[in-house]
Amino acid sequence: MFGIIALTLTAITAPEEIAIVPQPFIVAPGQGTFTLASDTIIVADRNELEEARYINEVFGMNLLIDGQSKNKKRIHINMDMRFAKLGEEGYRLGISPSEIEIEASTSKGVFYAIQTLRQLAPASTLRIGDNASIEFPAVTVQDHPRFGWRGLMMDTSRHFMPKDSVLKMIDLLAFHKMNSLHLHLSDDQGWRVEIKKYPKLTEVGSMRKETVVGRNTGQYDGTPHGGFYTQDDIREIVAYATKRHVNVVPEIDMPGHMQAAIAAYPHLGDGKPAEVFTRWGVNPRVLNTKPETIQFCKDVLDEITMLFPSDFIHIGGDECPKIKWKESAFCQELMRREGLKDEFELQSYFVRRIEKHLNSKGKQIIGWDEILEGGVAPNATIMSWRGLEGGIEAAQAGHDVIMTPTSYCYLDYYQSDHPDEPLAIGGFLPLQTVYSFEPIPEALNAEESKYILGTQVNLWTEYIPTREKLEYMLFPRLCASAEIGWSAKDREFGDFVHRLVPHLERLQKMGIRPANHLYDIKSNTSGGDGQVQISLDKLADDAQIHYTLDGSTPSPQSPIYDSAIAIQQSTTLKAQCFKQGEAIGRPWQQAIDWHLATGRTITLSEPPHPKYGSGGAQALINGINGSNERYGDAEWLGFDGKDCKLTIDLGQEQTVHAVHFRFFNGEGQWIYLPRKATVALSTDGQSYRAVGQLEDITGADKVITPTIDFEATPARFVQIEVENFG
Ligand code: TNX
Repeated sequence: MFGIIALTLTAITAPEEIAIVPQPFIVAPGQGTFTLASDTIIVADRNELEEARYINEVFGMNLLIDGQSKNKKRIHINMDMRFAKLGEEGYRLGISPSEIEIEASTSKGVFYAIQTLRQLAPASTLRIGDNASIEFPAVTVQDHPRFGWRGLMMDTSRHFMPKDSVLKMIDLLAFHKMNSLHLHLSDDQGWRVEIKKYPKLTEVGSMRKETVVGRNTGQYDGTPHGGFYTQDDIREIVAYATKRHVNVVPEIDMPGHMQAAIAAYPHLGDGKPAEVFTRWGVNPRVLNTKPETIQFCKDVLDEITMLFPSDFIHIGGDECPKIKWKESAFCQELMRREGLKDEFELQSYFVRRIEKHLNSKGKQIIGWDEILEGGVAPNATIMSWRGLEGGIEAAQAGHDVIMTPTSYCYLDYYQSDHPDEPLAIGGFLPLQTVYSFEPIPEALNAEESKYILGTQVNLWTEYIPTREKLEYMLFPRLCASAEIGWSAKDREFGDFVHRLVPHLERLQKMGIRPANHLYDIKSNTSGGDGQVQISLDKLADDAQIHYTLDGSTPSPQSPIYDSAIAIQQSTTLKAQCFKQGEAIGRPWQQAIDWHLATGRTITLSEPPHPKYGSGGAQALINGINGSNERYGDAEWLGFDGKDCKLTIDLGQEQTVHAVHFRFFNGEGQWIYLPRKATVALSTDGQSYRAVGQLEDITGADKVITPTIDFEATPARFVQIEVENFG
């Protein structure tokens, strides 16, 4: 006899964690799941049709859209003024096993509910096609944004961004509930929008013959770079964005950053021929202030106004050197005639004329915070980029403000200090810092705070020539900014990182190549009692650090890091994050070069400069060398003008015969070698005997490593005096 047993094994998988970015105001998980499949219908009436179709589009489905339910599983769109209390962009999304219900008072709210729905689908089934199904967890989400302006600025001038990439960017903004795309359409290095009245702007101004290599090295790549949007392209971009509730704000930067236009029409500048700029930086070739030049700007803006329905038109106003105006007889005469006290007031005169013109067409101007100098135009909105101060001043004077300070919002800055990081403009803006931004400065009271419309991150593209690099620089920092703009103020970085892990997977499924520094290992060193303690950390909590001390590559079999590692000899500590047995993130290592002073105590007569002293005095003797390239790391100490006396207590008497030094030699960065260093020894810490000195410390390398050798001497205390360059 045979017993035949058929077994059906049903995998009971835990429902995926709910991880929505930006975090909604209220998320209340329910019981069970809703299965979206080809027989689900979308219940929507005529004015909900656009968003209903969008559901089909984003999930790659072809669900029946009907005005009423036929007892089927349904997604019910319920747009009604009854829900006005949810706010203009707010929504309620309820998912139960039998239906998905969306409530909102506007199509924006419905649209954002759909974005949340997309992020509730497992990353693996983001777009499923007709014949598959998606499981959604039962949940109720009630949500609305904190700020009305949640933006990204894209610099399309320094490197042109093709239309398709702009469209994709709009989708990504919408996915993160961001609602403003500021297109920087003109700058010294390229004019990017067709203007019918001035065809040379694009014929000449959209193409530069080559581009400088690296940071204005003086070498050029010999490759022409160009591109522009036709007026049809713009109409297509605007229509695409409007459907996704993204407002496209055009910027024509004036009166500075105009060399591409001057290359096309030299009479707009000083009349001398110019070429489209091939280098980066602030450029003295600016527009003149003649009536015909102001007319040119008005004509350009008239076409811009026709193309972009945005209530706001950005007129730039940043970084306008005044040298040309100082030299120009016309400008000086105009200033005299108009009673303008300096060239800053002349810039205000210019901007006011432009504002008046745009106001007459029903548009508001936005300008970078420089337009506050010399008197702000009466109705202008300010983009505060050089810090918070411009924003504070403007809000206190009753002007609307968009907060976009470099220190939190400049995504062209480095996001990691890892030596392999791709070239960026400079600065340091890791994910944590972007996330820590609070757009309402403390200096503003409740009334003034109302003028802060929201926040925006800026992507200047001097060093961003490709789509791949663009994605790397934008993501995931853009996700952090989305949360600053949308979510409640009491958000928490650890929780954000937790949600970011599945969110990054989602982005990858959408074909984006985000940066991922969540598994980069960061170390912290302390010393004393004859040992050095190294603690390790990382941002994400879903991986473990494994490490080795014998030079071998860490594997899942290597010890797990759980508390600070004590080191008592020369060694190389290697570490790596592992997730489910797989290495993840970049490998990390640190050599420790043990010597008599390592792990002992040291005192300094003079504190290091705060900018060059983050590792403290211990950094000098912890056995870890400062970087050969970057003097800004925790291992280098810098002293501003003053001499310093260092005293090391070796803990017990030792035989000492040499002191090895490392000095950073970076004259270009105002970092100078010391004039002199002397060594003295003592057994009691009271009376010292000089044993050697260094003079004429010179060298061509960035790091100079001299030694003072002397006869082997028993000593417990070592005193080193370093004479500053001054
Ligand atoms: C300053 S931000 C600029 C841009 C540069 C950027 C680089 C602003 C209004 N002007 O022209 O591209 O720095 O970070």
